[in-house]
Amino acid sequence: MEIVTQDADARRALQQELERFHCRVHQPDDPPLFTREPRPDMQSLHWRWCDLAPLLDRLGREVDLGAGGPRRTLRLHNPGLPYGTTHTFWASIQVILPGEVATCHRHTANALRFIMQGEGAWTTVDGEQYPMNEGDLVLTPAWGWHDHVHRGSAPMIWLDVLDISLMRMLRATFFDPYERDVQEVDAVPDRTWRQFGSGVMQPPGAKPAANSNPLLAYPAAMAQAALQAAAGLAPDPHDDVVLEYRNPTNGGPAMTTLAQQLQLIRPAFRGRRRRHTGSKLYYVLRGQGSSTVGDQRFDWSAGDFFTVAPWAWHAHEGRGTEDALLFQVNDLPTMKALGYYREELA
Ligand code: 1HN
Repeated sequence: MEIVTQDADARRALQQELERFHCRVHQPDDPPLFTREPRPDMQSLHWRWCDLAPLLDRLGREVDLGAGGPRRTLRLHNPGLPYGTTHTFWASIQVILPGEVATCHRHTANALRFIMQGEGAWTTVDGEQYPMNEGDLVLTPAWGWHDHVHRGSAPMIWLDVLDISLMRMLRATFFDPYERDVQEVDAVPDRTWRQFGSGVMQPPGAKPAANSNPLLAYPAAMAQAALQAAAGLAPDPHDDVVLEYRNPTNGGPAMTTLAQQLQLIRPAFRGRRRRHTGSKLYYVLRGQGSSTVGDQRFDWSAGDFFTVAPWAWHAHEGRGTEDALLFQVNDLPTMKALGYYREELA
């Protein structure tokens, strides 16, 4: 609603004067600065695996790794935004073919990879090499050198999520290509997993830098076993069974800006509604279910993705006969760190 002011003409006249001093006053036709609630330009969207699978096939056949910071990715694009999947992060599906190398670089954006399909690829992060197997989460924190090599015999795909929009909004973009295609690999693979992977047992002398997460890999078997154990607890009224990937040294989120969760939704589950600030993306590993997000209903099954826009009411329910397994990425650590987190629970 436009507020009609008596001084509208005066404001317009003043503005012309002010321009050469690089100043301005609020104009009657400026959009309101403060809305009573968030009015996100990001849309909540659903990407179906039946649409994505042929596109990924085509990408593998028709698109090269390319030059520069070479990656072959299908970006999950939000048409409400100039770029990105949500207003803070980009989610892309990376396709890598047998024998290919995604060459080494580093950037200020924090990145995570969640392996969707395939085996035989390895990622190296600051010299440490990790295997990439289905359901594994591997982190590439800000400014870490990283490259990926595929030694398997069939195409592989994984989800990449980077806090690119946040980094760009904060004008903190830095990028370096490495001097060679791939970096030196340390003699000890999985080093941070060997040191910190159990979560509760750690080398007594280990003193990771404050607020940084030394653990770079969260293998599928560990995460899914923890989730099965949590399934013995009382269900969460909104999420059924859910666990967050954490920094084992301080209990905080695994990444400074983005959080990751793994969630079971059992067939009979009917979740309560909830809304909060921040945005999130779900990836369905298996099973089926339905989520209402705002006034939309997403009937999802294995391979699908969907997003939830800030302050949208949303609720999940199970369907079918098997438990559904979902991976989630959200920007709630950013919201909480800045004091912008709010939620309402039905
Ligand atoms: C990137 O550097 C990777 O390192 C993956 O594998 C996806 C999407 C946008 C910008 C940079 C990678 C990316 C990316």
